[in-house]
This record gives sequence, structure tokens and C-alpha cells, in this order.
Amino acid sequence: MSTESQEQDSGVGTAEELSPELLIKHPLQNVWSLWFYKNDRTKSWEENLMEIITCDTVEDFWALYNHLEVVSKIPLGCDYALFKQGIKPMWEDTRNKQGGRWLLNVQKSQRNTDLNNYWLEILLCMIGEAFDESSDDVNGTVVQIRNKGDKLAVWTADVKHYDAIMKIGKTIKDRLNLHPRNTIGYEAHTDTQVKTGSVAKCRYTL
Ligand code: MGP
Repeated sequence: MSTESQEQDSGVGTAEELSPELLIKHPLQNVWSLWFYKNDRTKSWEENLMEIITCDTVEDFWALYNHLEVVSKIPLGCDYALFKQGIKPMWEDTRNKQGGRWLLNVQKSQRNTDLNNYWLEILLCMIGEAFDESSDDVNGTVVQIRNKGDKLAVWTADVKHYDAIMKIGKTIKDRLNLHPRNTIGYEAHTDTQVKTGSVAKCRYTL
């Protein structure tokens, strides 16, 4: 059977006949890089941080997400991070230096119930620019699997941008459907770096 008649039989049109909607991938507003932090004690913190892949379309995001190990299954001590291309998920990056993070502590008992959904929802907020005019203040997001309890954070550009920080925090609480008693705290990276024990000073809470 010729290719033409096969196409007619299957009802699938040629590339020329398909609408552009089906052919063109849907671009994201930003290009995003996925990072993995591997917990290898023989290496420095920075050496353990690896940029894995970038994505700039909705379709490529889903291909990436579906290919990844779900976050609840990655080894203890490891992190995933999704950051705007060009911003490294570290305090030292010039675009993080003045910034901080909204931090949600996720209990270990929630690892198999809520964590994967929270992480996917945050990723969708990132690529979908869910923070409206404050989306420019969002640098990226990190999820960390820890024995003492997992952590989910959204890193923002500037601790002085109060309105943007509040908008971002409220959107996170809303989109994750967090109970009002389940508070999130905003820490400046400069405070996180000098914290004593495992709790840093909180600039804001929601
Ligand atoms: P962590 O991985 O963010 O949290 O930081 P963890 O493992 O829960 O530990 P805790 O201290 O929050 O209880 C662990 C350590 O990794 C930090 O103390 C730093 O030594 C190092 N580290 C983490 N971050 C995010 C950075 C960074 O951005 N830059 C550098 N240089 N080191 C970092």
C-alpha cells in the first residue's frame, strides 16, 4: 500500500494538513534548568551540584518530568532544583545574593502522600508564571529529601521586595492548598548561611 493510501486509511493527515497547533510545541515564558544535588560525601557541596537539562516548551517539560524519578524516591540527602536558565541554585549566584526563600517543611510522614503532589504543583507554578507580576522575582525552586524532614522552597530575588514576596508566598499556600495552620517562613539567604542549629531567622511568615 502506498504511503498516501495508508494515510487515508488511518485518518491521519500529512504534516501539511495538520493544524499548526498540533505541530508547534508550546513555548514557556522562561527557559528552565533542572539541577540535581547528589549526596556524595567525598565531594564538595558545589561539586555535588549538577545541571541536568533545560526545557523551554510545555511538551519538553512533561517529557522531562515523566522521565525523572519521583521526588519521594530519590535518595536521602539529595535535592532537585528547577531554576531559570542562567541562575545557579546557590546563594553565591549574583541573582540570589540579595534574595531569600519561602520554606515549607514537609514531615517525613507526608513523603509518600503529599510531597510528590506539592513538588509538581510548585513546578507548574514556576513554568506557568503563576505569580503574575511577581513572577520576575522568582528565581527557582528546590526540594530536599532529608532524614529530619523534607524541605520545599521557592527562591526569590530580593528580600526587600516585600509585595512580590507576599504575593509569591500566598500563591504557594493557595496552590498547595495548605491548611492555614501549616505556616511557611521566608528566610534571607544571608540568614540561612549563618544560622545556628537547623532554624534560620524568619523575615516573614504566612
Ligand atoms: P542544605 O543542603 O541546604 O540543608 O545545606 P540540610 O542538608 O538540610 O542542612 P541544614 O544545615 O539546613 O540543616 C547543607 C549545607 O550545604 C550548608 O550548611 C552548606 O554547607 C551547603 N550549602 C547549601 N546551600 C544551599 C549552599 C549554597 O548555596 N552555597 C554553598 N556554598 N553551600 C551551600
